[in-house]
Amino acid sequence: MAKAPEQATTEAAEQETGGAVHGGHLVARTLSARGVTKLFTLSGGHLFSIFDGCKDEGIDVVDARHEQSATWAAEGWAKATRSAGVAALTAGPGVTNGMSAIAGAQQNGSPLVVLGGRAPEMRWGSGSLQEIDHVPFVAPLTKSAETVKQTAAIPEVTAHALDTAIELPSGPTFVDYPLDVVFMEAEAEVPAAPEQRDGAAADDAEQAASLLAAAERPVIMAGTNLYWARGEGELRQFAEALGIPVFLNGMGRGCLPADHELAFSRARGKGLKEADVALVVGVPLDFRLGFGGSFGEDTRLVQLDSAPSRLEATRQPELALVGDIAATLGAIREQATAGGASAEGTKAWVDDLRATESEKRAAETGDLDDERAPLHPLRVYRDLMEVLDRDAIVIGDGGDFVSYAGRVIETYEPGCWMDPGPYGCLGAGPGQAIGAKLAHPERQVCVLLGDGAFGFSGLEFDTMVRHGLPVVGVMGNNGIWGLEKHPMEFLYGYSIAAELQPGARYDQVVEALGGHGELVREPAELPAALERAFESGKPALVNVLTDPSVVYPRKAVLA
Ligand SMILES: Cc1ncc(C[n+]2csc(CCOP(=O)(O)OP(=O)(O)O)c2C)c(N)n1
Ligand SMILES: [Mg+2]
Repeated sequence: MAKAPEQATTEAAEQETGGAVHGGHLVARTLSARGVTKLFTLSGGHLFSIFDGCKDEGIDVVDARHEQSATWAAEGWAKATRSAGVAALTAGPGVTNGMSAIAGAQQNGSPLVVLGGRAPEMRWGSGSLQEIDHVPFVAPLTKSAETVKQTAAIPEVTAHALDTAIELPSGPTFVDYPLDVVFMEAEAEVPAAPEQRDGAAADDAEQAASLLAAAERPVIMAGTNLYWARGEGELRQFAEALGIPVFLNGMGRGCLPADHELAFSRARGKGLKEADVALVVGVPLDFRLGFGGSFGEDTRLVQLDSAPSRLEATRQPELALVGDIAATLGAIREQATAGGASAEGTKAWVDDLRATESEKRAAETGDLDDERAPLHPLRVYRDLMEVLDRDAIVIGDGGDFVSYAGRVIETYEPGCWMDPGPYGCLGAGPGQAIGAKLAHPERQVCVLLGDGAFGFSGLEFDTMVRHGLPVVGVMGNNGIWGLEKHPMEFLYGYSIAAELQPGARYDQVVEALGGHGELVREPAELPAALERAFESGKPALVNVLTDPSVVYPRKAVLA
């Protein structure tokens, strides 16, 4: 039908200024303007208008089978891309189901943006379906948590959540949209993105430089915030210029390739204990570093991070630098080398550590080559390492099985190792794998799963099938909650609540969901099974029966 001239003119004018659109469009436009291309979610009526907006804006809606997996998928995307990962969770139970993943993202500093549905504002307090105020319980875990009260305010509040999440130190943010606010129409512009400013180096770089320049046995211990700060280039230059051995944990793994002459892992115990000066970069002195006790009593600690430590540290560093990590590393290197420091002075120390590293690696070959059936967990990794590409993204989700992986799987590029991080929540793996595979469809994404861990998120293999994501899962199936059973037996002489079904056919579960399944009972079956899984072009699970009597050599369990 032909339009009246006045009507046509009004529509044209509306298009120029944006015009009034429903709140879901405003959400989607804002996401799009900030470069977001995927929305991880699980459906709920409170989110329909956001889905409708995403459809028009060309944002892919990736729906998972549990909100915690949708949220982990957004975190996996964030980790794989170092940009914001966005999850939309329906009002009430959708948001509460995402809480563990939000808490994990907080401890990982992941730029996760959670958009919540919310019961209508106009009837707030009358007992609408799924009515609960999310903000008070989400706020302690996020950098910002806000309810949008006006449709026209949606772009501003949503953009703020996105910008805040990625601003260093990065971390999760939350916005919820009352049903009436997000379904109603308004006219509003998306605010311009804040200008990217170059970060400033920390003040005390000079003092750090003189400590490191005078050190005979320096080390660098670097972690997750180095990765978020894109500090890998500076780290490498720094280590090479001063000849400093590097140890990496968390998302720091891969920031120096595992086969670099200054990259060490097995010699960490000795390296940290015997160091005279340790530069601790982007990682807190938490349980992973023995609350500081992993270093020698006399080791002089210099800590560098993008924000002051959140922890009630049991050990205070001698020098705490807060500033842009890459810029500060650059400033320390320049000042140290200008003062005459070079890699010459540390050669003996580097050689000493290399000898220990090689010795420990040689001692591992026994377990890696163990031909027992069911398999020794390390035997699984010997063959897996053969089929993994250098830029494969490996994700750990489990207890002992993943601890073994952490010891032997090498990481060569930043962002190629993921795990739940210090929050340690089982079940994060499949979601993170979904996010990672969407971010890097051309790369191998391999999720290492304990049989216990699989129970939390195993149905996400359905999500992978529906969305065409050929992630390969490799399971160490020992029929027990290994990381709990053995320590409880050690402490009490028996264990409780530590058994799972021996030999359960989780591979058949994945097959039933439309994926590829493999069962491996003996070492000889493993190489071909792995090859078929990677070549199947489908989400796959290689279910490897592993020996439940293998006790992981663990020093601390809970502390
Ligand atoms: C959500 C959650 N629940 C419980 C735990 C405690 N927990 C840590 S490791 C572990 C055992 C994991 O078993 P499995 O995945 O089979 O790996 P295995 O140790 O047997 O190799 C448990 C229960 C946890 N970390 N997260
Ligand atoms: Mg197990």
